[in-house]
Amino acid sequence: MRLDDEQRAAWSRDGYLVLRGALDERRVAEVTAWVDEIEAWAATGGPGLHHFEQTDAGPAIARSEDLIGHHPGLRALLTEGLLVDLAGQLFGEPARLYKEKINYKQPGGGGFAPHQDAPAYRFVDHHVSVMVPVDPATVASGCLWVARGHDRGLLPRDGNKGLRPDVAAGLDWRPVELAPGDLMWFDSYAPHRSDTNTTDAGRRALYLTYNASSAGDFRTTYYEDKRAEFDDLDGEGETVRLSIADDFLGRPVEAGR
Ligand SMILES: O=C(O)CCC(=O)C(=O)O
Repeated sequence: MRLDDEQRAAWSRDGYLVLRGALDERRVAEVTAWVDEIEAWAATGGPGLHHFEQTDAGPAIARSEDLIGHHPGLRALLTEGLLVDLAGQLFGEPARLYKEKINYKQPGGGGFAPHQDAPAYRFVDHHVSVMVPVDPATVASGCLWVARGHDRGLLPRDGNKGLRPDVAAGLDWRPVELAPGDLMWFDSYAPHRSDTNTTDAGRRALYLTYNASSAGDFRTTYYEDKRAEFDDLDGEGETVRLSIADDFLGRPVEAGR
């Protein structure tokens, strides 16, 4: 798949790009089955790094990551063919996988405060990510909202919690609703946010992040660094840490639930 001039112009202008129906039904079904499989790893102490949150219905899986070493199908999807090729077209040079995660956003699952990803993605300055929805991402289920045209550098921040509230309040936020099969590419400097899932079904999505190959290969280093930082967290606080950034708005799992 080659990006056309209009798609390239939209990417440069907006800092994100939606490709409707880029994955066929067979591929979507396969990815959905993989996500079910990985979700089961979280429940059974399987491989990968898994994070939980408290919802009104009880504890729920919020995120799984560091997965490709344990899943050949997922590894191939992320490192060969369409996705890595599209990332390369956006960089203008071959791309390399930096990290991969599934955000499950189960019913009642928390949203994310307005943020740019770049500060949390250490070791390389610039990345592109793709959201691959497994379930419909709608305003009600907690789709991404993006402020277009602000992907040229870091905006003022509120410590580690994302954008400074007055800065975020001044941006023009647009919801990006997606169906399974669509892809949403976004720059690591594109401001984005999302809300709680208010529906009674999950809003699962893969998020795959790439850097330009010429910048190096940091995937192993990224996860070593993240695991080390998470080992040092004390688990205190009103929100759960899913990321090196503290922008997830979900609640920590309550003891005894
Ligand atoms: O999945 C979402 O709702 C938002 C994800 C996000 O912004 C993140 O993981 O940094």
